[in-house]
Amino acid sequence: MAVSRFESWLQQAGLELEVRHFPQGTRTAQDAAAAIGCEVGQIVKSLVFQVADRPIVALVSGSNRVNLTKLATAAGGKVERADAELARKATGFAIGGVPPFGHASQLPVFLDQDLLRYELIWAAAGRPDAVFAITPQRLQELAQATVVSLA
Ligand code: 5CA
Repeated sequence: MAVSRFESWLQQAGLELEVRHFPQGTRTAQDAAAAIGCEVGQIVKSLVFQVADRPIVALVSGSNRVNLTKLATAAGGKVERADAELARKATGFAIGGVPPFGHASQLPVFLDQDLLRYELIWAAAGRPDAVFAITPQRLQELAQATVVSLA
């Protein structure tokens, strides 16, 4: 099984987060929840947006849709969805596998407060068939994320 750049980075950083691979795929929040056997709300969607010309990342509960007005308030400007190309350029990973931290460039990160309801949440690990479990508190710390209401 090929190890993603993110998984290698995790190992080198000594973060002791275990990546799990699911051959059936974890490309979307629904796919990931079905594969893992958890609630969709426990899946972290790592979504890239653009504020003016700057990319930002929103870590959103799988059961929520981002309220763009709330995200704009938090990010300090009008937000637009990044296209697949910008998402890859900014994070270093293709959509479906974008991890919540460990990006190619240092990006402002906003964390959906609804993710704090869960003891354990699951995020993409650099590939559309790999995820890892983490507590919301540790995710906030590692992503240096600002917690906001996004739903
Ligand atoms: N591996 C899963 C669960 S961790 C995952 O990465 N989910 S995700 O939500 O973070 O990534 C998929 C999201 O990318 C979809 O919710 C969808 O909104 C978005 N997306 C899909 N295609 C495009 C595209 N062409 N341009 C921009 N965003 C897209």
